Amino acid sequence: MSSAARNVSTGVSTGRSVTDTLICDGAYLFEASLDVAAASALLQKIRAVRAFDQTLFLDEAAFDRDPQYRGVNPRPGRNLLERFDADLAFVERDRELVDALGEVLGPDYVIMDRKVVCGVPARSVPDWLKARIDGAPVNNLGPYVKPDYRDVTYFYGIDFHQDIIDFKDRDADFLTLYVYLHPVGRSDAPLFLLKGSHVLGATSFPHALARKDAETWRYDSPDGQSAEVRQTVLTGQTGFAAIWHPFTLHGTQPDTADHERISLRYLIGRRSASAVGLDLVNAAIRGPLRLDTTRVDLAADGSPQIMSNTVRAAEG
Ligand SMILES: O=C(O)CCC(=O)C(=O)O
Repeated sequence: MSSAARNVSTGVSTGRSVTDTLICDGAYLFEASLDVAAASALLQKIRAVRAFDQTLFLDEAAFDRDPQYRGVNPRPGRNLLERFDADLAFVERDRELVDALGEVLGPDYVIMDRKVVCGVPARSVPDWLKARIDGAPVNNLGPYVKPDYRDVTYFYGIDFHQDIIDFKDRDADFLTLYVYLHPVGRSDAPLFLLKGSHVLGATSFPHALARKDAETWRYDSPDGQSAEVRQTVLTGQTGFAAIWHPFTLHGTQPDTADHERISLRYLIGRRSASAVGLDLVNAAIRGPLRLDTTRVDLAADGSPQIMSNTVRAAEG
């Protein structure tokens, strides 16, 4: 990997530091790919142990007998990546990545979580399930997947959200790192990211977004602020890597390709009490730095109680 950031919209090298780019954009795209051969080798191993087809799913009657909406994501002891520890060095020891994370989080940063994320292609989602989830904002398919396969997170699209959504009462003391293991084009459920959206701080999901044109959204926060934010679609090659702030809005549309999209998703936390780049990023934020209610879209049992989806209307 080489050392400069890419402009989040144009892909052109900016020459800015990682911290400066995060202050401005809320995200940093690495200019060069991670080791392509290592990414491809890991992908092959993942595909050798998992069929990303309709056999992933419970049948409708089995689901309805005992719907489980919570606790359906990978966790320690049930995480496909645990068996591929040695294969992750191309990410975790990549020099540029280590330097970037060290700059923003301090050199003693900690991996809080790492997992495989799959964009499930339309042909692998059973019809009964498509009918139930159509229009829902968060189509994490974990509730509908057989328990043995819940060692991966499966999405059929997710509306614009902040990664702080899973962390009520927590400060923005971590970053997300996202890596593609194969080329991701427009039909492979690429990430849609709203550049600069972190500046309004933590806001609860779903977010107040109105599309202005193909690339621009108006974003309002509950405390009366608003920002015009630019959408960028993160298509990329094998080994593409990006990091973003926990308040940066991003989402995906359903995978319309004939194959699954496989990514790695890390959460990487700060441990250092000394000043780090993240302090500068957070100091530039004009809204709340933590929330006690990060989402209002779920009923008490974790099932969806709102059926609306903004990112589905995005072009790009
Ligand atoms: O991979 C996806 O489709 C969505 C991932 C995402 O936005 C997340 O895990 O926060």
